[in-house]
Amino acid sequence: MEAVPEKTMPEKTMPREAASEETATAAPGDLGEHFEATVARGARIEPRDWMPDAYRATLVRQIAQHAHSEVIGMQPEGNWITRAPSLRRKAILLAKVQDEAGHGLYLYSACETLGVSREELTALLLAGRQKYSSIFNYPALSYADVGTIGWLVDGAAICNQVPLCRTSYGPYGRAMIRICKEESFHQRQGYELLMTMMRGTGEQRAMVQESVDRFWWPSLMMFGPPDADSPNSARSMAWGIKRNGNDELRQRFVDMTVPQAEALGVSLPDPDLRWNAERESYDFGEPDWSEFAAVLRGEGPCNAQRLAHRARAHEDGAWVRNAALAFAKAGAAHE
Ligand code: FAQ
Repeated sequence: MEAVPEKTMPEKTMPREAASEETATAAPGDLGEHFEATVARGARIEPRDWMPDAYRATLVRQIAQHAHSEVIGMQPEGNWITRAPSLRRKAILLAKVQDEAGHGLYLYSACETLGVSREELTALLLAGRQKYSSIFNYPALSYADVGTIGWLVDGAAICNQVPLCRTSYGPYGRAMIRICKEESFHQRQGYELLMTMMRGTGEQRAMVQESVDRFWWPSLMMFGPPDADSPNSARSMAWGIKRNGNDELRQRFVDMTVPQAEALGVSLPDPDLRWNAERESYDFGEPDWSEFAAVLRGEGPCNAQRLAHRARAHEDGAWVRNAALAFAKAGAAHE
């Protein structure tokens, strides 16, 4: 595999919080070769291994963003827990939202192996210096949205994350294996909820269609900008952090989802969506990338609300963190 020289990485592709710390440490002798050879044969880099500073910074950026997404991603569905239509639906939704918290924890732990604490990462998120997925800046307006988020959002997350089980950084790949297993349960519970509603009244079917219409395009945006506008993809793929480009995974998601939409009996809001026999794939329209850019700038329908809620939850949880620390200290004093 061709090595990507670190110095050629444009400043703007560096995570903001890491750019100033970039010291371009030269790999001491064999260590650099060991890193390149490990990545080239598709084996894993582990926390004890030497790695280029930019590789570490890219991992911190992506894993932190992923962890923040899981935790902030609890909000749209969490909003419906108290209004679930039955005890069964409430139990399913509680378990699902709780799983997302767990995913956040695995990912923060994976990130900590790179030398940055969860506390620092949370501070960067709350200061607006790290991102979370654009999708969670859209509201969940009806109970059908719980199903649509499971079907489309978790479905897109699975498409994006299954290849990450083979990512080159060991702790990230191992966290992804467990996360993907749980995400597939999430996707199926969403699909089952929508299928139940589609077998219900005309009003319920309309509720599902309206929800799918709102979530379709933002789900496609979850895969990131087109490859041509993705500053990080080439570097991340050369390092085996990402295994596929954004466009390839978006296409995979569309191909997987269209037959499911047909089985459900919903339409997808894209007049350009059609089977292309030559490519053996669906052609589809272009998401509105100006909307995506606006959401990333903080101008989505719920950006301010999501971050404010996260900041409030963090403050409200301070006593729990303090109590746990005091308990750990007291335990250590007794040893
Ligand atoms: N939203 O150069 P690229 C879930 C940013 S978890 C916000 O292509 P990259 C589970 C990107 O960071 C969902 N920002 O970047 C769940 C970069 O900005 P930066 C989260 C985005 O990293 C379900 C800039 O645009 N999943 O859903 C987005 O190579 C239900 C240029 O982009 C992951 O994080 C976006 N959609 O590729 C939970 C998976 N797309 O950082 C609750 C892991 C791009 O330079 C309920 N992450 N940006 O300032 C990845 O696979 C990658 O990071 C991509 C982006 C593919 C998201």
